[in-house]
Amino acid sequence: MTSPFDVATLDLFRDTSPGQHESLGPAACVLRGHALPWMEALLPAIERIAAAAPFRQLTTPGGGLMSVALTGCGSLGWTSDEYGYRYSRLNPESGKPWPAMPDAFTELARDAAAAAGFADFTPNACLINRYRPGSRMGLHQDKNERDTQAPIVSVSLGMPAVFLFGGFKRSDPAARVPLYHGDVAVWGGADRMRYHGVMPLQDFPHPRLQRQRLNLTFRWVA
Ligand code: MD3
Ligand code: FE
Repeated sequence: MTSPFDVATLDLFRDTSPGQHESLGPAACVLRGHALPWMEALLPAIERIAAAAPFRQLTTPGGGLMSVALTGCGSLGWTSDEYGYRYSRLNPESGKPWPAMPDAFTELARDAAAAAGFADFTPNACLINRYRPGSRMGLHQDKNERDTQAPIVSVSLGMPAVFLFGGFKRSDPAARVPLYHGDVAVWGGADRMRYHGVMPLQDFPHPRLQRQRLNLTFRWVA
C-alpha cells in the first residue's frame, strides 16, 4: 500500500545525497549525511548511554503514552509525567544523574552548528528518541529551553522518517522533509519556535539499526 506521504514516493526530485545543504527557512537547514563520519563513535556511545539510562516511553500531561521511547545524556535530561514537561538533573527512573555527554556528541553538534552558521554552540543536553514502525511525534514547539536563541541540532539515525516543518501556529501548513540515516538538521533564531513533528514511521528496516530510528537532539537548555 502506498500513500502520497510514503518515504519511497516522496519528492523524487529532491537531492538528499551526502554533502547537500538544504535550506528550510532563514535559520534552519538540513546537512545531508553530515553525521556519517562520526558513526563509529556515535552508535557504541548510544549503546552505553542506553545501558546506564534505558529508553522508556513516557506519559504526557494529557495522560497518553508517547509512542516514541526516550533517554538522554548531558547535565540535564528531558522528562514528562502527568504534571508536565521539564528538564531535570537526575533521571527520575534511577535517581542518578544522566550519563555524561560523550566527546564525539559534543564535537558533532559543534561542527554541525558551525556548518549551519551558529558559531560556538556547546550543548548541555542531548535527548535520544527511539522510533519503531508506527511511532510518531505530533506537531509541537520546543519551549522547555530557557535560551530560545541557541540553536538545536538534530541527528537522524536508522530508518528514514518524514519530518514535518510547520509554521508558528499549529494550524499553519507544514512542509514534509525526508530525513535519512546520517542527516543533521540545525535550526535556531527566527525558526526556533516553529511547530514540527514526525509522521508515523514506516517499516523500512535499516541495514545497521534494523527496525528503528534514533534521533539525537542537542540543546543548550539553561
Ligand atoms: C524544530 N524530535 O525531540 S527534531 C524533539 O526527529 C523532536 O525526533 C524530532 O522534535 C525527531 O523535540 C524532530 C528535528 C527538527 C528539525 C528542524 C526543526 C526540529 C525542528 C526546525 C524548527 C523547529
Ligand atoms: Fe521537538
